[in-house]
Amino acid sequence: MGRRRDDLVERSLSTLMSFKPTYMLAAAALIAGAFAFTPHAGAAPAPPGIPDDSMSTVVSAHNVRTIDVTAYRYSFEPETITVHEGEPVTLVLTSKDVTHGIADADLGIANTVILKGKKSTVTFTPKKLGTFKVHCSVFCGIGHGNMMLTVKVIK
Ligand SMILES: [Cu+2]
Repeated sequence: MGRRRDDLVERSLSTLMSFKPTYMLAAAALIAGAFAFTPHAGAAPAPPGIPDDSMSTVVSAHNVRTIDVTAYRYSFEPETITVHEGEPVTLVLTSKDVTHGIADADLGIANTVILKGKKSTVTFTPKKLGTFKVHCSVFCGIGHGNMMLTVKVIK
C-alpha cells in the first residue's frame, strides 16, 4: 500500500519535473515576447524626415529617395511616380509575371531588366522638368506597346 503511494508520488514528481522545462520555456517566451513588443507598443511616431514604413517612397541611409515599382503585364504599379529635378532617385523594380524592362534616355534611366520575383535597382537624376512616358523595354506580350510608367519631374 505504502509503496504504491510512494510510486504514485514519485511518478507525479517526475511528471512535474518533466513539465518544468516546458513551463520555463513558455515563461521565457512570454518574457522575450514582452521585451520584443515593449518598444513597439510605446513607440512614438517616427521623427520628422523619416517617412512611415507603409509608404512606397523611402529615403535610404545615403539620402537617395527610393521608389518601389512592380511591373506586370501590362502595367507598372504605381502607374505614375513623381520625382524631383536634380535629386537622385533609386527605383527598386520587380516583376510579378514575366521579364520586363525600363529605360529612358531623357531621364537618364539606364536599360534595366526586371525579372520575375527579383529586385533590380536603377538610380537616375532627372535633369528636365516635365512628364515622361517610360515604355517597357523588354517585349512581354501583346500589350507590351502600351505598358508604360509615367514619371513626373517637378521642382
Ligand atoms: Cu513589356
